[in-house]
Amino acid sequence: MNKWIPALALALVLTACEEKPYGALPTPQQVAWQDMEMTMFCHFGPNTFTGLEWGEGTEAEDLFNPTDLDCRQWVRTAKAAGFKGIIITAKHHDGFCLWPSPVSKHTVRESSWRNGQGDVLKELSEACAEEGIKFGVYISPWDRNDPHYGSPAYNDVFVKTLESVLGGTYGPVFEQWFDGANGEGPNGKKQDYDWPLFNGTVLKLQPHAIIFSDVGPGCRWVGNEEGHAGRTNWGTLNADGFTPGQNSPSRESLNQGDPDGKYWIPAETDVSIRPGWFWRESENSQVKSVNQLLKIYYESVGRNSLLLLNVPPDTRGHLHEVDSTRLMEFRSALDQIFDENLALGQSRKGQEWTVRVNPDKPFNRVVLTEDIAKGQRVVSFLVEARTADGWERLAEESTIGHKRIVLVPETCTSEVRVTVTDALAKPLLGNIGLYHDPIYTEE
Ligand code: FUL
Repeated sequence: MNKWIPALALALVLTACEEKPYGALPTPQQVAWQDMEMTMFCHFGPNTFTGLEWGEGTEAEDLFNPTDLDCRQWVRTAKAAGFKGIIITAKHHDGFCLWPSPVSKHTVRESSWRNGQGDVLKELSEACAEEGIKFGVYISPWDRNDPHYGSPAYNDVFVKTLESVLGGTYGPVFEQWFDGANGEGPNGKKQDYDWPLFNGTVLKLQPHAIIFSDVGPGCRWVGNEEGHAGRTNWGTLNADGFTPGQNSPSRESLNQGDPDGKYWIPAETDVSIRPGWFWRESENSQVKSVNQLLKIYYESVGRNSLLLLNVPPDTRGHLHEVDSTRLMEFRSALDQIFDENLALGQSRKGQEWTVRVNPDKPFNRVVLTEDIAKGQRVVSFLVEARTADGWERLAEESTIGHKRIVLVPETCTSEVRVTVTDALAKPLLGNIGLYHDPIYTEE
């Protein structure tokens, strides 16, 4: 026998096993980003001290005066709660820079806080590195302080602003957050942003960073600030012809993505644990409940999105004890729900997966995943439970993606069947999970 034949046969078998990718694909960084599932947002700056949501840009630098800044407390809290990264508002719309930006006169350097020697980005990025949490930045293009705003010169100032944060002083940045708000600057003019220049600058300095904006390119806004991705939610989007801000796709498109969309731009769900984005004493009693946080989790992480939960530091520069306690309660609820996977093993036949389960153990959550590195494929699926009279329908839903958590009625059965009823290409599901949530109540 020709000595090459066995090798050839093996190669053929391996090729047959290797599923070809389908459609728009994520980069390895986008897959790793989505695996993070939960990241924390920290809105912090002059607004923390004035109570405004959008500062005027005319605030005195001395207003920014945290009495006991402790970024380690933020990072330790975030880590204990299960967040994998923190994004800080390095510059919000008021233009105040939490680091001594060389192209601004409205920064920590001009304040009397720590005699003008303070640098929030330095302290936070170091704390993140020590604790193994990723560091990200929100740098608002809209600037109500910069005198160049509203002229082409501002785009170059903004590039220098980006360079001073992303150029290496603060280490690797996992996500650059560009909000879509674009109002007038100090001279009453609006800015025509040079997005290709901004995005190019970010990727030149931080090639692995995920760029958030209404339309990516790394990830997209989910289309609302209430904390819910679409029940149908594609990681792909047809972004051609759109820009962040007023010329962005409809909120519905952002919420649901586009089936077979041209680019991989998954949804990020940004929502605040409080009514506002910035801390206010008066909102200490309005921190979201565990039930509300679980709903947000199910409707973001459980709908193929990453959750970016805002927990704004207070005037001391601490995460307030109401918020940090709530985060610990949220963590323990998630652990209680997801620590025990009740699925006992699965088998596949064509478009059908069958999962065995102990009939004495009730479950009410079905967790599905797709191998998104090969493209998002499942359009719709059906979940059923075996009964004495045959299969009983538990849920019929659309799209899976990175993770889909299906809320089903409390069920006891020996077998669960998941049938993919429509797909763009051969569905590639991971292990199916069955869990019991004794905590969350639908409101
Ligand atoms: C928006 C901003 O206008 C809000 O102030 C907040 O920062 C939110 C996360 O993004 O675009």
